[in-house]
Amino acid sequence: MIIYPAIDLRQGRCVRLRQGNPAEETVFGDDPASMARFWAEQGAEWLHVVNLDGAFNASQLDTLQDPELAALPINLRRLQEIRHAVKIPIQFGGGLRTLDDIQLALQLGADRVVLGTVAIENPTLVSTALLRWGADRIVVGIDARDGKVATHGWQSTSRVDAIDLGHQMQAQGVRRVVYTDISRDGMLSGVNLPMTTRMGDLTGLKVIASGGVASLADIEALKTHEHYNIDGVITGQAIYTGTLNLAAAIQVGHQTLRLCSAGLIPFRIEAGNAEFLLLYNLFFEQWQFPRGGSHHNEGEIACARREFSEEAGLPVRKVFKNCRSELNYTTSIRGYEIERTVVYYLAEIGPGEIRLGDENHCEARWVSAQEAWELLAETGPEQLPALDTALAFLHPPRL
Ligand code: AMZ
Repeated sequence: MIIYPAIDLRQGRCVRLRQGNPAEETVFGDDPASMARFWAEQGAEWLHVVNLDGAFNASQLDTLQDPELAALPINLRRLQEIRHAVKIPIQFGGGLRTLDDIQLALQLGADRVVLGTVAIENPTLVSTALLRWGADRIVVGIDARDGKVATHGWQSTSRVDAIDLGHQMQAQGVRRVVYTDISRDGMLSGVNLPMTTRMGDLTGLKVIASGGVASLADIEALKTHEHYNIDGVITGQAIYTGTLNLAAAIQVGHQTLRLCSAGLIPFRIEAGNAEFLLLYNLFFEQWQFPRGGSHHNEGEIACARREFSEEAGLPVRKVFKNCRSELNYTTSIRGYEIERTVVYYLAEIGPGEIRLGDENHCEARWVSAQEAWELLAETGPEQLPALDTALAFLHPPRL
């Protein structure tokens, strides 16, 4: 997961806005190139540079057919200066509305451009740009306000649903989007994890998250969802005000994706025989015993119980604390390697209707030990040792 320090340019200066509002500006420096050098020295692997004047009022670029003939607007000169100051790649957006604008930004040193407004107003231009420069150099900026796409420097809000635009862009060949939650941008209010992960999960697009990053906890939360196609995160306000240390964030971004979860092996006795509850998980495409990641400082059993009631909605009669299995395995999903630790406790479940509480679960089944073994062997064999431990506990071998 790549951490992108943001350099937002307004009249040549490095600024931050609150919720993109031009009237709420804080200036962080007059020399964006030295700012770029500073972030590169902290270990930045990419920069995210925004031409805010361009986003607000793209007309200034219209006359720029030939950069040799026309004086470049100040923010484009700043792009050139940043290019000369650092070696790391630059992602650049704001006010790019024509193929000539894109060509110019790439010529001036951008490695990748972000297209926002034009993706709504002229989607065929996005297709042409993809053909000409490839999906690694053209990304689409989806800036959302209450789930709807905003344009023109976020001064207007369209009726287009952000996820729908993601689907449309994916179908056109876009591979990566910058997804910004406008209400959080510049606010240090935390990232919108549910919407960001939905975008990556539902559309299959690589998502660069933006808006609201406040602290390392936000980076860690995104990191634990990397397998939802979270490709990167943009941070501005937090690194400028010091609530986030860039080098520490980059280190988290580099870590191996490690997920720890806890769950129950739910059983009930029917006509003298144990039956087990399995849920089908659409995301992992496997049958599973109900489980999930723990909340901050939550113990294993508390986590397992909470996840079970959230996912299955049934009463838990008894958790067998001395029947615990720990599974450690590596798995790969969507090309993301994940190191997993899953802890299961055997639990007896009381009667009641199953109420599936997670959108990834499409089916629940009470099955015999034999059927449980077969379903797991076929779809999630790493869970078999936990089933074996539970069976040995329930039916200890008789001597
Ligand atoms: O802060 C703002 N008001 C703002 C901003 N940061 N408005 C637009 N932008 C950014 C988008 C995207 O990266 O997040 O400018 C780019 C889109 O610009 P355009 O001109 O293509 O819509």
